[in-house]
Amino acid sequence: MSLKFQFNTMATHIRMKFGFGLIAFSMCSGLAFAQNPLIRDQFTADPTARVFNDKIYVYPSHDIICEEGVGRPNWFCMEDYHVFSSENLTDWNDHGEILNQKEVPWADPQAYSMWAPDCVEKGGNYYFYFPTKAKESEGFSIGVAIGEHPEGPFIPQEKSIAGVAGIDPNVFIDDDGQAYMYWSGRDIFVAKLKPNMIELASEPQVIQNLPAKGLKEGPFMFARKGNYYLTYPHVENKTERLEYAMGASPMGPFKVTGVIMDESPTGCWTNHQSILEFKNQWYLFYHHNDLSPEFDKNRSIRADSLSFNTDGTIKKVIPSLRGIGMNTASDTLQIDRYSAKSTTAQVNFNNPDVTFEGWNILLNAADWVRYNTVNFDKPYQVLKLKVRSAAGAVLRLNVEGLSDGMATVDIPKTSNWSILEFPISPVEKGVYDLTFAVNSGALELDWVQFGH
Ligand code: FUB
Repeated sequence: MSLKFQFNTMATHIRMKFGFGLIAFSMCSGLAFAQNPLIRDQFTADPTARVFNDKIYVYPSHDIICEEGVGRPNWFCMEDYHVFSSENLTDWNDHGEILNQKEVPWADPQAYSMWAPDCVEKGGNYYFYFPTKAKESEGFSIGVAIGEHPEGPFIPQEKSIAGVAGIDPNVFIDDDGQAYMYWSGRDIFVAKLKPNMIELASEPQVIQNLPAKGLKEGPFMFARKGNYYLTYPHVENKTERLEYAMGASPMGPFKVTGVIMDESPTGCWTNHQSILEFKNQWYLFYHHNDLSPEFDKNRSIRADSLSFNTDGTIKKVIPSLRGIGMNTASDTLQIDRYSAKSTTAQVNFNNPDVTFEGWNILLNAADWVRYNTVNFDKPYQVLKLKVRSAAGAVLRLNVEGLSDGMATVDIPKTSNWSILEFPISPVEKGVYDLTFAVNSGALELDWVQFGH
C-alpha cells in the first residue's frame, strides 16, 4: 500500500493517498510557532481572539490572491474562514475551513469579500459573525453562523441580520447578559442584540465623538475594572494605527483616549485588533504583511503582550517579532524572530519567491541577535544550528546570567545550508534569554535547537 503525504501550504489541507483512493480532510496542523507571525503556511488577517474552554481561539480573515476573473485582483480577496487554537500560545492548531462563501444562502458566492469576523459563546452555542456582499448587492451585509463547538461546524442563517449594513462585526456580552453588536461603515455603529443573538433589539446608533477625519473601522469592545474600551483602527496620518476610546457603558459616551499601536513603519495600510486576558496576562492580536512585503492585502496575524497604567489607560504596544509564546530549548528556535539585534544584523527570506519558507538572519563580525524566554527543562548537551557561512565564522552563545557564556563554536566554510552540532556544557534548569554574537567572520543562521 502506498502512503503519500502532500502538503498544500496555501490551503492547509492534507490529502492522504492510499492504494484505494484519495481522502481529503481539514487538519489540525500543530505547527509550533511561538513567534510572529503566528501562522506561516497561509495568509491571515483581522484576528479576533477569544478564550473558550481554557484555550485561545483566533478567528481571522483568510487572505488569498485573486487572479484575473476571480474576485477583484490586487484587492482584498477572501472566500472562507479558518479557526486556529492554542492552549499555550506557542503551538497553534489550524482546525481547517469553518465557513465558505458558497455555503451562505444570502451571500454572493463570487464576492471573495469575507472580511473581518468575530465569534462569541452564549448558552453553549457559538455565534460566528461575518461580513460579505449579499447577492445582487454592492454593499456589505453581516451574517451569523451557529455552531456547538468553537471550531464549528457553523451553520449559516438563511438571511443576513436585518437593519445592518457594513463590515467588521464585533459582539460584546456584558456581565448582565446583554449582547451588543458593533460594526463599521465609515462611522462605527452599535446596537443591542436580542437574546437570540441573530436580530437587533435596538436601532443602530452612530458612536459619537470619535475622530471625524480619516477612515475608522474594525471596532473591538472589551471591559476591564468597570471601564469599557472601544478600540478601532483609524487613519490619523497615512495608514491605520490602533486607537481607543473609553467610556462607562457599552453604548458610550466614549472619550478618545489614546493610541495602542502606531502606524506600521513599513506601510502596511491596514491593521486590525482584538484584546483579551488569558491566564492573567493581557494580549493584543493584530496583523501585518510579514509574508507579503510587496502586497499589503496578503496579511499575517501577530500577537504581543499588552498592559495598563494604574489609571486604566493602555500602554502603547511596540510590535515585536518574538511575540508571546515560550519555547522549550528542544524546539526549532527561529532566531530570526528575534527579541533584539544589532542594527546591522539583517533578516532575509530563505526563498524570496516562496515566503512561506520563512527567514534567516545574516550576522557579520560584531553583530548579535537576542532571543528571549527559552525553557531549558532538562540538561542539554548539544547545540544544533542550521547555518551557511561562505568564509567561516566564530560564534559565541551567551546565556543571560552565565558570565562565561554557554559556548564558543567554530563554524566551518559551508557554501550550502548545513545542520551542525556542537557539544555544550548543560545549564541548570530554567528560563533563559539567549544571545548569539559573531566574534569574527560572517554567517547566516536559520534556526537553533538544543539536544542531547
Ligand atoms: O480584511 C479586510 C478589511 O481590512 C477589514 O475588514 C478591515 O478591518 C481591514 O483590516
